[in-house]
Amino acid sequence: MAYETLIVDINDHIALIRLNRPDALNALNSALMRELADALTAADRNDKVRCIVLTGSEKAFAAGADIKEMADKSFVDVFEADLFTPETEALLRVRKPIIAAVSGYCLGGGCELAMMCDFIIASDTAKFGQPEINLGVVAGIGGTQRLTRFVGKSKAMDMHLTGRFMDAEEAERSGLVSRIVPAKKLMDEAMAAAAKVAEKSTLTAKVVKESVNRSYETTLREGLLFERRMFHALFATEDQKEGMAAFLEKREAQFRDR
Ligand code: CO8
Repeated sequence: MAYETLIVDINDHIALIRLNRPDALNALNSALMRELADALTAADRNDKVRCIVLTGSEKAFAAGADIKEMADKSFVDVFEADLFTPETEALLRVRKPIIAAVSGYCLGGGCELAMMCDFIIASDTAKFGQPEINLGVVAGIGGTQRLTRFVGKSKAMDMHLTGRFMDAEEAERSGLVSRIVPAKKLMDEAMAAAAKVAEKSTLTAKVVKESVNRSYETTLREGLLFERRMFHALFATEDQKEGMAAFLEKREAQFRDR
């Protein structure tokens, strides 16, 4: 399907989704969010896809929600529209792994979008921020909750209250991103990481994703029980038999998602 605000390529089991509003630094407007929800849902349902990479341009992953689109709205407008809620819920329902490849500005809703992915690979030019306070608002799609879980209260408060940007080094040091690579190598590294994920059993990858995400949503005791039961359950799969047999036979595993 052709999109107005996205470029989607599917190759070698990887769906690469690129935000594409260059004139607005990929600001998230309603059309982009709708298309993104559609593209992610389609990739999740596509049997050929085993991993998804979400990226922007070299200058901006996304500079936030579209301020031009929001500026004149009233409380009733945003409340009744429940702005971006169906779209972010669609993103969070995606069961296949999503890697965010971030270069340049990753601000406001852009930073929140990156944090909804499963992990973030950043270029050395990446700048993260939650500058909503400068506009007289607060983050609205998870920034106060997720950033705090990633980097802790003190740094999250600092980012949200001052609106300052965090460079890639600081983002890696504080646990927001998993790795930093030179800007020119960002897409090679992100696609290589996606290819690694795509080699695994997608069935097992979905269980890993659910288990790690559970750690954000429940008590340690419940999370440990969930993980243990998932571990037990995977012994009912062919991929567990194949993975362990391949190790013992010193060969590459051939997973079939069964
Ligand atoms: N929205 C709309 N347009 C934008 C945005 C944005 N967030 N960011 C940049 N643009 C546009 C600019 O208006 C400009 O367009 P034009 O050429 O037509 O004037 C173009 O992109 C290029 O931007 P700049 O000229 O400003 O580029 P600079 O390199 O000088 O500056 C910055 C780059 C620092 C990124 C600057 O553009 C900036 O500060 N942007 C705004 C960042 C921001 O405040 N983001 C937070 C937005 S609010 C938000 O994300 C809330 C999310 C929660 C929604 C929840 C709903 C429930």
